[in-house]
Amino acid sequence: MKTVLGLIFASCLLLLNDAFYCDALSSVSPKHTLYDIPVSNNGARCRIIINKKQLEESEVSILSPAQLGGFRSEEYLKVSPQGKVPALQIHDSGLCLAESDTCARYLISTYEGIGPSFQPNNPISNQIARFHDLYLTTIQTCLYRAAPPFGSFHTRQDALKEYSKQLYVIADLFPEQTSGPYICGSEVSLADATLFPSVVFASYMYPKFAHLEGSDFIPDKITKWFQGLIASDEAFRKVYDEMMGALQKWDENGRWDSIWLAGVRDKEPETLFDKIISGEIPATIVKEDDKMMAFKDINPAAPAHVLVIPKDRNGLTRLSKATKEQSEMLGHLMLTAGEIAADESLGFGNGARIVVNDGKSAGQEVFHLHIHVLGGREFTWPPG
Ligand SMILES: N[C@@H](CCC(=O)N[C@@H](CS)C(=O)NCC(=O)O)C(=O)O
Repeated sequence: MKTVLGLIFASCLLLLNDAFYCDALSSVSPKHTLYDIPVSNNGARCRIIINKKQLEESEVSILSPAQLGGFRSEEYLKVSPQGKVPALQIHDSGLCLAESDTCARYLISTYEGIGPSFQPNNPISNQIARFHDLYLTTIQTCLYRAAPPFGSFHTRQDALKEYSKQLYVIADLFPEQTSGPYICGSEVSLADATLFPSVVFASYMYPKFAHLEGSDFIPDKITKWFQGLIASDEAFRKVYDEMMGALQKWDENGRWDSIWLAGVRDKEPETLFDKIISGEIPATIVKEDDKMMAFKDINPAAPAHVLVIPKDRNGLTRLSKATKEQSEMLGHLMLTAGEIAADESLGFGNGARIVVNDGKSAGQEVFHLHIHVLGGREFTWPPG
């Protein structure tokens, strides 16, 4: 499935690229070539700088990596060793730059005298750009990739939560009482160019996951600034339209249909365990955290019998329904089961039978994954 998604993703990019960049193909030999694609929020910061400085194609021409054989082609890897966009080729010197921040700063300094400087006298601009690259870029795949890991996160919920938290940290850095429309006031900065494209992604994608965490994903301060720029600045608006066009094409091509929490959700009926989790039905809880609950089985099959369950079932009606998205949760449940099996105060300590029944014929009665931890007596093998 992942490979199929990957192929769909790659072919969507190629289609979009070809449609978007055909003009660039006919260009006269430019001083610089920016390798980028319309959906790239990293490259978009360079495109904003190019738009604001009104650089002609003879200065910076924009091409897709597809023109060099694709992201993984030998030729493109010579330009961009990580096989990512954006990358900037400086034809005079033969130098190739990668990383959006490096390319953006090169454009800013090379075209210092043309259009806005992007460097207002306010260090907050650089700090926001740096925070963005360190704490948002590194987990941004949670907004579009099919499966984890998303940076250092193994579930989409956790990565999205962190993404939102970091947006609030950045919003707190916004200088107070500026006249706008830019972060530092009337002068556009690198922070505007860096953050804006990520907010295009976040504001378009988050509603697809919105049943998870409510509607405060993006802080009001950032939404207000973002919408203000779309309404008032043509250069930003152009990049917004490019990115939205690409994102909408992804939608049309069904990119999200098989992505867990975007197109695929848990629609199975609730079970008794949901009532135990909500406290509606009492249970003897022996261990609990924000992700799992362990409680004594009300129909014990051994002197010590505890069930360990995920709090958010998330499609885990039974073990055979598990996806890669759930590997962290499964590990957490197994570790907890092991801790319980060693807990003498619960009647364990001398061996335990740790069982998952998968499906009716295996004895599963409640369709919310649960691990049985049984102890306090001898067990036979094979099990009945
Ligand atoms: N840290 C890099 C990130 C670049 C990046 O992740 N680019 C994405 C597009 S937004 C990409 O090229 N993805 C293709 C891939 O990873 O294969 C930067 O700021 O330029």
